[in-house]
Amino acid sequence: MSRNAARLIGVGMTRLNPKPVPSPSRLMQQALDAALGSIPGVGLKDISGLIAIPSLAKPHFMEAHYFATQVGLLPAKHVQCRTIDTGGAGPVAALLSAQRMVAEQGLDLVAVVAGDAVKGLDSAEFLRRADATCEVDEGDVVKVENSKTMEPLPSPVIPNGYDRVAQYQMQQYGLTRSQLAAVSALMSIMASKHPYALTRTPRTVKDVLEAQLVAPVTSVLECARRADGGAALLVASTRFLERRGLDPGLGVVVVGGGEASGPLYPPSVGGITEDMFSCEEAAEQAYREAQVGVRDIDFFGLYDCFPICLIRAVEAVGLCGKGKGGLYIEHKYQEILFRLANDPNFKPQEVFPINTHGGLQAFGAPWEVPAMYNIIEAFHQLTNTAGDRQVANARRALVYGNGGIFSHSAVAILGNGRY
Ligand code: MLC
Repeated sequence: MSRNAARLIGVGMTRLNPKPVPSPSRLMQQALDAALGSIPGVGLKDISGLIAIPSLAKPHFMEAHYFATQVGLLPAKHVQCRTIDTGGAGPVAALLSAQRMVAEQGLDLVAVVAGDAVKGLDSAEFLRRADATCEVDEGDVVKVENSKTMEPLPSPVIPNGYDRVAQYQMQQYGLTRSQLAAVSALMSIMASKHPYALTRTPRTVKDVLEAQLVAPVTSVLECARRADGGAALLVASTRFLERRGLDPGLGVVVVGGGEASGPLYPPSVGGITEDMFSCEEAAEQAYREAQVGVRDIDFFGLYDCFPICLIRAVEAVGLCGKGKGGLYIEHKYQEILFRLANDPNFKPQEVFPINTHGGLQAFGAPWEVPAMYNIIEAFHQLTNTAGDRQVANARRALVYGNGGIFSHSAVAILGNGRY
C-alpha cells in the first residue's frame, strides 16, 4: 500500500430528532466533535480539508466555507473546502472526493460533514421545499429531437417520482406490490436492533400495505422517514497517522469508487427506459477499481429511500439478476421471519448483511445525510464494533448513495485492510 493511502479513521453522529431542534450547521458541528473526540490527540486544527453536504432546512451559499468559518477552521493557510451537491449520493461522493484529496493532493486530514433538520420544518414547508427540487421553469426547456416527455409530477413530488419507477418495474419485470412492501418490513426488523433508529418495532407487510397511500403504489411507511440529525467522517493519510504516533492500520481503507448520473426526475411510466439508471455503472467502476467482485463483499450499505431504490440496488450491485430484486427481497424476508420464529439465537444479518441499521425507511432520513449512516454502519462492521448487528468476519463493505430520483449514484468499496 502506498504511504499516501487514505483511511476512514473516525466517524461521528448525533442522535436523531434532538430537542430543541438544532440548526443543520449545529448538527454538523456536534457530529464533527463526536468524530474528532473518537481519535486521541486529533482536533479541529488538524483538519486540512473540509467537505460539506448542503441542507434543505437552512441552506447556505458555499456550505463548506460557511461551516469552516463558523467553527473557526478559516481563516487559515492550507485549508481546502468544497461543497458537494449530488443529493442523497452526497456523502458517498464526498467520501470518494476526500479519499482523492488525501491520496492524490497530499492533504493530511479531510472531514466530511452533513446535517439537516427536515423533521423540524412543518409539513407544509417541508413539502413546498421538497416539491421545488423538481420544479421546471418552462422558459428553460429546450426541445431536443426524440426527447422524452418530462411530464410534471404531482405532490408529494419525490414519492411520486419513485412511484413511477416502481410501476415501471412492476410492468417490465413483474415486481409485485407485496415485494415492495417487504422492503419496508425487512428494514424495520433491522432498525429494531439499532439503539439510534427511529423505528423500534418491526412492522409487517400487512401493516405497510394498510398504511395511508402517498402515491399509487407507495404508502407512508415506504417513504424515507423524515428526521433531524448530523453525521461526520474523518479521512486521513497514513503519513499523518504515523506522524501522530497513531496506529497506521486505524479504521478502514477506501479501496475503490465510482459515480454516474441520470436525469433529475423520470419521465412518465411509459417513457422510462434503463438509460435513466446509473447505479450499475457506478458499482462496476467501484468493483473494477477495488479489483473485487460481489462475492468479496461482506456488508452492503444500500440506499433505500423508497422500496424500489433498494430493489434496483440489490440488482445493480450483483446480489441477484436483473429484474429479480423483488423476488430476492421476498425470499430473504420470508427466510428471516421463519428463522426468527424457530431459532432464538438467529440474527437477521446472517442471511441479510444489508443495512443492518435499518436504512432510510426505518432508521431515519435527514434529507441528504442518510448515506452517511450507510458509511458509518460499514465502518462499524469492518472495525468489528457493530455489537448485536455484527456481520461475522466482515472484511469488505460496499456503500451506495442515490441522489434526487435516481439522478446520481455514488458507490464506494471499503476494506479493513487485513485480507
Ligand atoms: C413517515 N412516518 C413514518 C415513516 N414515514 N413512520 C414510520 N416509517 C416511515 N418510513 C410517520 C411520521 O413519523 C409521522 O408520524 C407520520 O408518518 C406522518 O409523516 P410526516 O412526514 O410527518 O407527514 P407529512 O408531513 O404529512 O408528510 C408525509 C410524506 C413525507 C410521506 C409526504 O413524510 C415525505 O415526503 N416523505 C418522504 C421524504 C423524502 O422524500 N425524502 C427524500 C427521499 S429521496 P409522527 O408520529 O412522527 O407525527 C432521497 C434522495 C435525495 O433520499 O437526493 O434526497
